[in-house]
Amino acid sequence: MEPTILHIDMDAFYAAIEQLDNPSLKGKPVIVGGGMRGVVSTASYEARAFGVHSAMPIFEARRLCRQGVFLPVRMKRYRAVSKQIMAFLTTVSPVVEVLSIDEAYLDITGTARLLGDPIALARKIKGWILQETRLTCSIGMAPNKFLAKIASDWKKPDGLTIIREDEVDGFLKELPVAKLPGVGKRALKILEGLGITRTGQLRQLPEGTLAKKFGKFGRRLADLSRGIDHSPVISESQPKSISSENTMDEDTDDPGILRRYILAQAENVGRRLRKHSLRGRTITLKLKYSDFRLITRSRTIEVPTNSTTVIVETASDLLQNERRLSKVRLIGVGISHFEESIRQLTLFERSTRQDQRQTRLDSVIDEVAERFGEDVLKRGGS
Ligand code: TTP
Ligand code: MG
Repeated sequence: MEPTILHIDMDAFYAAIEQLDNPSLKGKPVIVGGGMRGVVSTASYEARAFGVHSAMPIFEARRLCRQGVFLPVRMKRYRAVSKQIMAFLTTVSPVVEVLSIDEAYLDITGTARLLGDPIALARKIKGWILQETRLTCSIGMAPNKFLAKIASDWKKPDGLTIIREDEVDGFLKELPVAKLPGVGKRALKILEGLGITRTGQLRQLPEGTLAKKFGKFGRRLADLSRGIDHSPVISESQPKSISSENTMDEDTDDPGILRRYILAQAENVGRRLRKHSLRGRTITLKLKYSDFRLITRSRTIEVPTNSTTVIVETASDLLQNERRLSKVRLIGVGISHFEESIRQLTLFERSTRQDQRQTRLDSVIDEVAERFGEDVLKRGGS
């Protein structure tokens, strides 16, 4: 199976948030920074046109861009947005590696059957992030982390760059060696001394020469020049919650439709719980109304569960108890308060026959979903 890695990087992150919070700044050169070090943290793309960039002294930015709007850093606000984005990404795939405040890797290898074609999925992620945060990002998609990261930077802002397996060699041939991870000023100087500026040339070098000049890093350089990078996407130790949510095609207050969403979402959440050998105790229903009012309702149950049926029943109950005054725009089901299954097995062995039957049904459905895609088998909902 061809590995598929996404690298997601927000565009002009701090500056874009400032423009979002103060719409009169849209389209203007915005420069965020200052503080103790007196340097630019980031600049909007409008300011970049004047030559302003990150890490540049503020006084220099002022000289280059007199009409610029200079703003202080509001870390707390940027962190909150970052958290929202990263939390969203973990609902797409559990294998998310958060790299910095505005970038993450997502391993979507082998998810095509469940999540659809990878390119369409990348587009959807861009759409969802835009819809949820009103911010744009750029995504790179490639067979490994290093290429995905270079790809996300290729076309910015609001880009989507895909490097397919059979395009790797062509892509690397002309790539400046300065773009390779780990190649800083020092390495660049050595490579220049060898007459090497492009990755294609680097590939021609005998590995012995690379080892002599760079030691252990020589091996890595040889790999990179061939597009090889086996480093895995390392997700957070364990998710704190698992959830699934959908924005409706059309706002609705039809209980039948809402229940069908809950059923599909509980199915998705249950399967991920079982895959990670987790059981949760707190089930949460999330609703966003057509007036954008967002509410969550939770219930904590006695016995930790990974059963789709229990999640469906609890979430449906929460839905029924909720007095809905307007139509629903978004609905979601989540579970948190985890305990690992292994311990649970001994603690709760006295499961009833009904439970055992349910567990068997869950595992059959998981297997079918895993092999044939989610839509093949839907349990009889009512
Ligand atoms: P980047 O992703 O490097 O930059 P960016 O998001 O502003 O712009 P783009 O990705 O479109 O090129 O960094 C993310 C944030 O990190 C950035 O908005 C501000 C902060 N940052 C600094 O504070 N100092 C720096 O030197 C850099 C590079 C970033
Ligand atoms: Mg960025």
